[in-house]
Order: sequence, then structure tokens, then C-alpha cells
Amino acid sequence: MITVLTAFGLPSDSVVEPITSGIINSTWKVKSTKGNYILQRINDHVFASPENIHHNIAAIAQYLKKNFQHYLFPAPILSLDGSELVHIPSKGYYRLFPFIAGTHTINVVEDTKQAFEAAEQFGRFTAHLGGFNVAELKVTIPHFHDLSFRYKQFVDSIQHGNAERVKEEQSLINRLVKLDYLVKQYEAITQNPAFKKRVTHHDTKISNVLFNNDNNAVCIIDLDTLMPGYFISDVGDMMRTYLCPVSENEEDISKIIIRPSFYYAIVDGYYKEMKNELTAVEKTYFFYAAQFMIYMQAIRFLTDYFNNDQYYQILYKNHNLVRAINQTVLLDRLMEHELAFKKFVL
Ligand code: GN1
Ligand code: MG
Repeated sequence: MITVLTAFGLPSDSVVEPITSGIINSTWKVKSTKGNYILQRINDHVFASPENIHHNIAAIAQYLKKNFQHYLFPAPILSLDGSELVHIPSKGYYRLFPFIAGTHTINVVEDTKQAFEAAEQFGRFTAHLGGFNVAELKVTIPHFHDLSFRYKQFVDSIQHGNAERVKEEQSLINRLVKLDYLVKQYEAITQNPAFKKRVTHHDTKISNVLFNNDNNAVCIIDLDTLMPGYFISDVGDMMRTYLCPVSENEEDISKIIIRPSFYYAIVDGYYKEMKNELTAVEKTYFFYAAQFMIYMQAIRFLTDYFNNDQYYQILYKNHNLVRAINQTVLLDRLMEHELAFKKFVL
């Protein structure tokens, strides 16, 4: 750690405390005499070319600075030799962010105001970048939210993964295979010119929004998966993670419920910023967005379970299975609201 701190010009006696909310990268808060920072190690199994992430962040930062001077965008701090990334062989890639004073993150969405404001922030980000040429962005994880690709990985894991686990989970597999019409709908979207590729965050969970002490959202963070994408990714992941009062790690399925007012808050908040950007066809896909992301996450967790947990960090043996069941139940609960939610047109 001292090598990393030194590379960024920070005192070697800085206090480094782990922050444990993500399940891909590792994150620490650094308290030093020079100030407070967020330090992160990029998981380079997942992000094969960390330079691509920083190419994207730099391009976006420059565009926002030029066109929206007052937009708060926490760009990474350069190391002493002027780079965003410090590579320590056999350890990985590290980068440093400013810690924005007076802000905090939350892990669970407690009220609809938080949901509205988060959706507004993610919508504003994409809307501000409406004039940015998405083709300039590098793809940091190929096929990241490509549901056809995720479905193929799922089928592969059933065929070639841990046979015992696959056998035991046959009924869960059947439940998910029955929903493969969601994959066909995604394929139709990719062929539909009414769907636009925009600058998309791709990880809109609530802990990627900074709030101030008055409970107002201040800015968004974690731009690793910033890539060209469809709006259903960002809206869908908010729904996946804000509609329910418990997280994907909850084992007690009786706690998995849908809070309708949070759905309306997300749509309102996102729409406030994106109404002039979205096409008429896209506007009819808010409900699908939720189905799409919850389904994709269910099959991604189950795929990883069948592949002996190589991708997601797990805290106990069946953790990925618990997560896959949780997301499948969440999708069932969501479907109970299909009519009402689809009626909510703006
Ligand atoms: C991963 O590590 P975290 O929480 O930022 C994953 C997301 C999943 C999420 C599920 C790069 O994100 O796609 O939705 O876990 N990110 C990557 O908790 O795979
Ligand atoms: Mg992330």
C-alpha cells in the first residue's frame, strides 16, 4: 500500500480503511494530512484493459468541462508521474479520487426522494452527453449488458459447469429458461432504429450516487462501465436495486417485495432529464427495462454459481445461488405489477 500512496504523492502514514460495498473492485478511504481520498484497485480480470476506462473518463471529463462548467464530475487525481493509473506488477492497477467533503453514500434506498434524485442524476448525465459522439468511447467490458451473450454464457454453464450444482438447480433453470422471451425482446431492440446508443453508466445502484447531508443527490460516481448502451440498462438497474427494500444478498425471500411508489419516482426522475432525448418507442420500454436487468442479473449469478464462483466475490459457499434465487423472486414480484406499471405513461 505504501508504494501506491507514494506514487500518488501521499504520506506513507496515511490511514487506509477498506470500503466493502462493491463486489468487483477493491476500494479504500484514505485519510491523510493532505486531505481525504478514495483509492481503488481495478479488478483486471474483469476489466482487461484498465486504460480504456481512463480513456473514457478523460474524454467525458473534457466534454463536460467545456459544455457544462457547473456540472460536478469527480475526475481521478493524477499520480506524481502524471498518469491516472498506477500499475504495481502482480498487484494490479490503482487510481485515486478526491473525497468530496460533506457527502456520503447509502446502500439502501429508504425513500422515494432518494430514488427520484438518483434517477435525475443518471438521466442528467446521459442528457448532458447527448451531443457527445458515443463512438469515441472504448468498450471497457465487451458484451457487458448484451442479454443474448449472457444467455449463451448461461446455457454454456449448464452444459459445461459444475454438474452437481446444475443437477440440483434444475427447477430454477427451468423457471429462467421459460422467460427467454425477454432475450428475444432484447434482440428486437438491437434491430430497432428507434433505440439509440447513448453514453450509459451501466451500474446505477444507489451506492454510486453521492448524497449531501440534506439528503440531496450531488453527483454520480464509478464510471468504469461507462460505455455506449441503451437507456434500459441504467433505468433497469435502478429498478432492480431501488424497488425492493432488501438487496440481492437477502436469503429470506418473504422480504423481497416491490415498492410501487419507487417505480414511479425512478420514471419521473429519469424522465425529467431525458424526456427530450428518448424516442416515443423507447418511452414505452420502462417496464421492460426492469425485467431486462433483473433477468440478466439472475442468470449472471446462476452462471457464476455453475462455473464455481469465478467472477463475483462471494462470502459463503452458496452465495451466488442465493443471489440468483433472490433475483428470480424479485422478477416474479415485479410481474405482479405489470399492468399498473405499464399504465404509467408520461
Ligand atoms: C457488479 O461490483 P459492483 O457492485 O460495482 C457488476 C454489476 C452487477 C453487480 C451486482 C463489472 O458491480 O454488473 O450488477 O455487481 N459489475 C461488473 O451486485 O460485472
Ligand atoms: Mg461498479
